[in-house]
Amino acid sequence: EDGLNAWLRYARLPPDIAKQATVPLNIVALNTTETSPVYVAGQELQKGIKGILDRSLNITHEASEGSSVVVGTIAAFNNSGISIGTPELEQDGFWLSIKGDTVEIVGQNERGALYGAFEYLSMLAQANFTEVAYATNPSAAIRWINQWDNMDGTIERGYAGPSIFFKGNAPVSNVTRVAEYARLLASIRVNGIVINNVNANAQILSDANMAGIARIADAMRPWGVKVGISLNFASPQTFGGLNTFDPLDKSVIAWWTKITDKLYQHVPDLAGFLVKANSEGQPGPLTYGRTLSDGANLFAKAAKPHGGIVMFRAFVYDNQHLNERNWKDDRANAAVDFFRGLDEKFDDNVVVQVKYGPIDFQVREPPSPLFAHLKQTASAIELQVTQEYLGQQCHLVYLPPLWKTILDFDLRVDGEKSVIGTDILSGKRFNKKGLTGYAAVVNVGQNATWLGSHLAMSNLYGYGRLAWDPTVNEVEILEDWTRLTFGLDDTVRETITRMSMESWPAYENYTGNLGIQTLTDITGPHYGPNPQSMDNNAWGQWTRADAFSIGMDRTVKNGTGFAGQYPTEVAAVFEEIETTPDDLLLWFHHVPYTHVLKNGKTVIQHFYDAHYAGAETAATFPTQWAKLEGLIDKQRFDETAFRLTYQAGHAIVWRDSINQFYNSLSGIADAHDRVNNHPWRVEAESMTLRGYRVTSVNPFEVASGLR
Ligand code: BDP
Repeated sequence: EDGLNAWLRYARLPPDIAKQATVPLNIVALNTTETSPVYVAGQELQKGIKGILDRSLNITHEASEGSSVVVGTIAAFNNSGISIGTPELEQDGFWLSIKGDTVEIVGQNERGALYGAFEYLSMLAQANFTEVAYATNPSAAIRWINQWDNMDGTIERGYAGPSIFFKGNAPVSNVTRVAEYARLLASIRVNGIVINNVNANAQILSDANMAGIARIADAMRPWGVKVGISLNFASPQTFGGLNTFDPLDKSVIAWWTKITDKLYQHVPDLAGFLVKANSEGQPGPLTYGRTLSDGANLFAKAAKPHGGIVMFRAFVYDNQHLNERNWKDDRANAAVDFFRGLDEKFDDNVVVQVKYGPIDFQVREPPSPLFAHLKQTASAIELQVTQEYLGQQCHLVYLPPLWKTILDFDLRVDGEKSVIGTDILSGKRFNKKGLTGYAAVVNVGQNATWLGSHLAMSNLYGYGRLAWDPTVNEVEILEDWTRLTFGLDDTVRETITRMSMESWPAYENYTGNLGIQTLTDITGPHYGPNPQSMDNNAWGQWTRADAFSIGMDRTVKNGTGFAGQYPTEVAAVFEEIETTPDDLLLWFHHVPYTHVLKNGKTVIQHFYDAHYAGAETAATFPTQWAKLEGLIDKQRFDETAFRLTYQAGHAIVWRDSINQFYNSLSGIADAHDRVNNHPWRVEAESMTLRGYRVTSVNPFEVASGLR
């Protein structure tokens, strides 16, 4: 198996298990339009039941007496005269009832009905034949994907081959893969996707490209996935030929209105726009001294008559000027600083999309305090399935436990319970229901595995599950995903679950712990160790490490003041060393290497120990995986074994680089004397080298023998 079917394999159950299933004799899909999600649900049920149970069912489109699985909207059920006792369903929600050989799948809308069909198939595929009757509704209305695909077919931070959406500066003409992706997304209840990079190319707005977007939207619509696009703020000038892109200029407003109207002619249900403005060199309203809300509202007004929304990114900072500022300046402050005073200024179809942490998808960050400041404005969280700083899909890092540290966090806004997932992103806390939610940056490419790695797919699957219900347990997600992806064997499930649950803590241990961030090469690829690049860079990702001490003082009393951006109760916790949890200590405080942590170790000894422990865990992955030989198919076994072996080696590179670097900087020896001995490392010098030349390396600490 090459991974193309991901968790929708519908693999045949063993006959002794399959015979325990009570299966209806017919499928009734209450819609005859071939491009409708309900029609598609009928076909999916047919395909799934054939695959899983080897039974061939007919599909009809009219309700009939007798054994059947019926799928449709509430309205369609009512029209067919089937009485259903469904509780209140919300948008995209569904009711699933399995009783003997009668299955009812009722969606609040077409999309909900399709989700219900996938739910039923997921149960069958996991040999779960229990009778159920329940309704489920999404925690949030927005459950989107952001692809960072460029029109030339490359993908920003892409690690799985070229784009499935663009080729040769245009949307693709063959949309087979696009439709297959939409199917995967529908099965995890994702309802929208922005197909082009946030660093947007204005050419996407040409007539031919709009027709191409329509082709993509047509391919995804049967799966209930709406398409949106990223806009380049300067388009009126660079593409439209105006002499300005000032958001308050009449000609600019008229230009965007016309372009938006035209887009909606091509794609009547376009989900909306995503905008990155005034960040990392991108143009925006600040260029003309206008506010970010002036910028967002420009698009909101154009999209409003069409029912579109504007996802306006809070990732606003000026990397060109960070270095010129002083110590008090801290990139972590940027989002709240830039959005201060604007909360009441955004139109009601603007959603501010906030990265989970204040910096940038690091291995551990505290939650963005901006979530506590947006009370009048709807917000969405931006997560990253793309493992940009987290091993780029070459390392197994199961992300839901990381995301949960944010989703489960109670910001205590105005002294009241304000849990990010269940209260804020659900729209309940600030009365924004219907306009809040989730976006995940995803870099699927043409690679058959979608993400370049079979195991990385649990992150995409987990994203969908959490966006639907942020309280779902991360182990439960993994177990479901493993059964669907690799079958029902207990050893397979236990091994993959254990490795995955160990993977994020291990990665944090061998890359950057205690809240210091991922100590990667910050200036370029964001891959591999380079702790010295973490200071004196233009990106404001600093460790403030010197010979004696380390960490960013972000307190109000002595530091950058960032801790004060949180509501009072939370700010008080982070302001003091004593109350800051160890795992965020260096995020908030600058301390000597000899500072003693709550776990009784000094900071530097903890660094050493954690890096050895993390690499040791990674070293177990290939051996844990080896036990699965013969229990899963050979292709996926081999491909994964290769990646895990690589990870075990690269974890040693990480371990020794970081330890070497801080050892030489601090001059403090490792209590266990490992730093210069490099336990279980194979030295280049100890091998017979042919065709190599010994040379100095920068950064020195990644090299064997420093050369
Ligand atoms: C950074 C990425 C960069 C993105 C940027 C963003 O390195 O490629 O363009 O975020 O989110 O993490 O806009």
